[in-house]
Amino acid sequence: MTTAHSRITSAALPAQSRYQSRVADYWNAEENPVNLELGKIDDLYHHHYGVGEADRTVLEEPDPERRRERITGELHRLEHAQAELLASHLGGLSPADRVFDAGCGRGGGSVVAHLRYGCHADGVTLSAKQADFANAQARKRGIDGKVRYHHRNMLDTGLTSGAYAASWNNESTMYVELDLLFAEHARLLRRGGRYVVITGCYNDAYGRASREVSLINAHYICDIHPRSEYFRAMARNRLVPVHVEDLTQAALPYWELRSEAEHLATGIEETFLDAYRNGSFQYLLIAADRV
Ligand code: GPP
Ligand code: MG
Repeated sequence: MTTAHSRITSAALPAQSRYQSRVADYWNAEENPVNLELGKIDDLYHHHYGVGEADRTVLEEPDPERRRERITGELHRLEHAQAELLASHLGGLSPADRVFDAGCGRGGGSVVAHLRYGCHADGVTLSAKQADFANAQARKRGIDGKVRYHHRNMLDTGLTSGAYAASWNNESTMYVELDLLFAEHARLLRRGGRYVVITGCYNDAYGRASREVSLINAHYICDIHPRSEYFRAMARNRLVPVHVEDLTQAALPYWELRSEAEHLATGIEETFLDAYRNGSFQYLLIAADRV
């Protein structure tokens, strides 16, 4: 006989919501040249945008194939600079330290942190395909003893409490509720640990989400938060900001160059440029201490 109790305990609890399953479907199917062609250059596969001045002379290259290569290389350089910027805020880490990469994609950010500090890294992604790809990359580099990727939910990682000296989200917060996310970071970080986020957020000073912000949401199946929500949710979860940087101006050259890269553009480029220029959307870095 099935009792009410056994029905409850034997029911398969969904590890993720239906929304998260759709997000996983997106990333399991994603093969954008703007991610794969850039990553191939040095086997650092990023799923975020770039910062800093662009070398626009690449657009003047007369040979068409060489022009495409140089544009690809320049966009990758800007994305890599963004990853290094994030890593530079993780604090003085040692090779014994462990870091947590929430929404790790194909794994580039954890490799960047490991190469910089020699630290252990655990990356988490909802996409089994991304986790497998990233683990294969770590094996290829011979760093799979220290850098590991897991097919898990960043809100409920099952990783060890207090074991992490630093953690981050690089353009992955718009897929989750911030309170749930920051509670998990606060659980995983040791006291005095460092949390860093780079994100696109909508600008409260503009008002509510603009048409462009809504188009970006539809494009990636995400839900961009307002800037204010980051600080409220951090304050509620023992994360105290120590550095806040508006990277909006620094993000423009990447999007200007990407919009002229016919072989890589995905169609969202003009929307990002409009969103940044009309003041409705901001590219933000926040570093916070876990107290
Ligand atoms: C880029 O990933 C980031 C996201 C999908 C999250 C949305 C980010 C915002 C700042 C709103 P990607 O590198 O896979 O995207 P693309 O394929 O466009 O390069
Ligand atoms: Mg990309």
